[in-house]
Amino acid sequence: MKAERIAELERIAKEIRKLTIDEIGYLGVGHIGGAMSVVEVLTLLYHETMRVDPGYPRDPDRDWLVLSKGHAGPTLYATLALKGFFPKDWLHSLNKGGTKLPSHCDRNLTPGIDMTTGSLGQGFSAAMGIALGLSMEGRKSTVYAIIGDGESDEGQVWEAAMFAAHRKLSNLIAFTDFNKQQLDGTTKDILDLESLDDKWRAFGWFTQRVDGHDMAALDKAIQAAKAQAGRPSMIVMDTIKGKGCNFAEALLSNHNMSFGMDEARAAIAALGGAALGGDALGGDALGGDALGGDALGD
Ligand SMILES: Cc1ncc(C[n+]2csc(CCOP(=O)(O)OP(=O)(O)O)c2C)c(N)n1
Ligand SMILES: [Mg+2]
Repeated sequence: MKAERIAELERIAKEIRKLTIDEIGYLGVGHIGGAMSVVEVLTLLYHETMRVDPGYPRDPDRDWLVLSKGHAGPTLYATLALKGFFPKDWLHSLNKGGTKLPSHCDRNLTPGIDMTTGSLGQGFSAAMGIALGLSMEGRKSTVYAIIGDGESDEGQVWEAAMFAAHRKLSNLIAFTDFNKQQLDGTTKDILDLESLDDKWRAFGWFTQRVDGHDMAALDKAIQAAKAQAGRPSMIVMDTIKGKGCNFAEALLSNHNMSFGMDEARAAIAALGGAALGGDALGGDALGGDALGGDALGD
């Protein structure tokens, strides 16, 4: 990938980070830590890699994303809004009554959300089923899935891992957001996952390990995964929980934080100006009936 394109994607990632901080700050509480650690991968997927059409979210030939760590929904909403799936002012309706943007992803509410998630482990299994179904239909679509490291404590993740390798699901490219923290502590203390990449290799997956905040390295890993035949891919991303949000980064208590617009504005300013987030979005724009009929396209 050319240096100019990397710089452009980094600029988009910064906007997504700002929008997400603003979105959660406007509500007053949310999963800021795990939202910040997946900014780069979502930027790359939606603004470079995936075949998606914001005007036709349910295109049967699209690529799919299952955000199995569904509590990071706010980052995905900011990414989708920036891509044009829905207006940016919907972001200020996050998790309010009548919203189309609940705290965790819901495919029946939000244009561009491919799978309902939030119960850890389940989204990942659903991704295997979707990948199998698409390959049985003979479609060229790729299914991308993102799981958390704490989520990887769920036995269901490893059942799905065996199944995908057994069925040779090469149309499945998964990521682990290895931010080394889960709800109430470090993964090392709660249930040590290392060597995580060796585990995925042992389960028969084409496995790579990269810096999850390095756009060029991530892109290279996705290209290598796409070139694989006969097995699913896992990209273990070393990340930092809370990355880029000055009051949350690397804090052990950053899983689900209360903060308001004063802190949000300061964090956004630290990233370099108010840009798209902040007060520019205006008041409570609820994504309910007021926004018109069925925007899901099916
Ligand atoms: C089955 C299930 N159990 C518990 C929870 C509550 N919960 C939400 S997020 C979370 C921690 C997840 O940790 P991790 O996967 O590391 O997420 P991240 O660090 O990316 O935020 C927990 C226990 C849940 N959503 N689903
Ligand atoms: Mg984690």
